[in-house]
This record gives sequence, structure tokens and C-alpha cells, in this order.
Amino acid sequence: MRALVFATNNKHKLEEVQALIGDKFQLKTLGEIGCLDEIPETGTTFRENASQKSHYIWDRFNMNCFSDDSGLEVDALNGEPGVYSAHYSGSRDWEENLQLVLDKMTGMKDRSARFKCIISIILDGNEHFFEGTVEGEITESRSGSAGFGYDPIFKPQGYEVSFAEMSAEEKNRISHRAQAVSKLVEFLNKQ
Ligand code: ITT
Repeated sequence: MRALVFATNNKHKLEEVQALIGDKFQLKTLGEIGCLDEIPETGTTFRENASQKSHYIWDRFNMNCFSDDSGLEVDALNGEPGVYSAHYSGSRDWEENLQLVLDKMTGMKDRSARFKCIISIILDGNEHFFEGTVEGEITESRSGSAGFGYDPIFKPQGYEVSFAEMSAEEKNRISHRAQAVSKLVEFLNKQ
């Protein structure tokens, strides 16, 4: 089994991806490889940030690794919070960040939004990208307590419940991360 580092400090992402990847690959966490750094994310696109995180690990540890950069894009907010999703309110507190989106959306008719996920993987020094998007809308108020981040205020298209009201399995069938990871797994299976 080949070891693959998942360069994330977000344990919810790790759990989601672990469930999707199964036991074909031995996922290693940053802690397991002794990387306790706050990996810089200074890009202006998901792609740049994902790439930056993967290169950080490859350059220092010389290990096959992948990372995801993801976030919520709200049309009425000109694509915000976008790459700033993790700390939109200035803090990394999910409640504060989702409340800021709800506040900014007060009275807005167009509530369309999407979650995006870009994965960068560096395998034997070569980088590849995989993407996933899930369309939906921002709800009027928060509901549900599963998942993480903006899940309580995001209702995917075709569903009457928010991501935070879905089981992990349900979210993992349709989410942006699930789509990108399934492309990653397909690619890895061919290696
Ligand atoms: P790492 O960089 O360590 O992987 P992070 O949480 O900082 O962890 P990102 O920079 O990719 O990750 O920021 C993604 C943010 O977007 C995340 O913190 C959430 O606020 C939001 N987000 C991404 N995917 C989400 C999902 O499936 N459900 C809810 N919110 C999500």
C-alpha cells in the first residue's frame, strides 16, 4: 500500500476524505509525518492555494501528498467568501463566519451559491489537479449540526435539507469534496 500525505489541519476534511478513499491508500496526516506548521495559503484562487499546500510538503518531506482548497462562493456577494472561507469574519470560528454570510444576505433574493473543491496532488514530483462543485443556495437561517463550516446554511440543489442535516454518507454522495476525491481515486487506481 502506498503512503499518501493529506496536507490538512482540518480534521473534518480528513474524516470525509478517509471515508471516500477507503483502505486502498494509507493516508498519512501532517501530525504523523511530524509537520506541525501552519502551512501558508497566500494565493488568490483555490487552485493556487491547493498547489501551495502540496508543494510545501513535497519540498520539505519529499513525500507523495495531496491537499484540498475549498470554500463557498455566493453570487450575491460577488463570489465571497471564496478563498477567504476559513476566516471570513477575521476569525476561524465557523459560527461567526456563517453568521456573517447570513447577515450580509439579509433581504437578498438571489441566494444562489456553490461549494468548490480543488485537489492538488504531487505524485513522484508531478502535480495533477481535480475539481468538484456542488450548486445550491444559502438558507434564511441555520439548521442542522452535522458536518462543519458553512454546512448549516447551505442547501444543495434538489434537496430540502442543509448539508448539516444530512448524514456523513449522504453529504459524501454529492459534495464538492466527494466529486474531486472520486476523480483523484480514479486517477490513483490507474497508477
Ligand atoms: P486546511 O487548509 O488545513 O485543509 P482549512 O479549513 O483552512 O483546512 P481551506 O483553507 O480549504 O481549509 O478552507 C476551507 C473553508 O471553506 C473551511 O474552513 C470551511 O469554512 C469552508 N468549507 C470547505 N468545505 C466545506 C464543507 O464541505 N462544508 C462546509 N464548509 C466548507
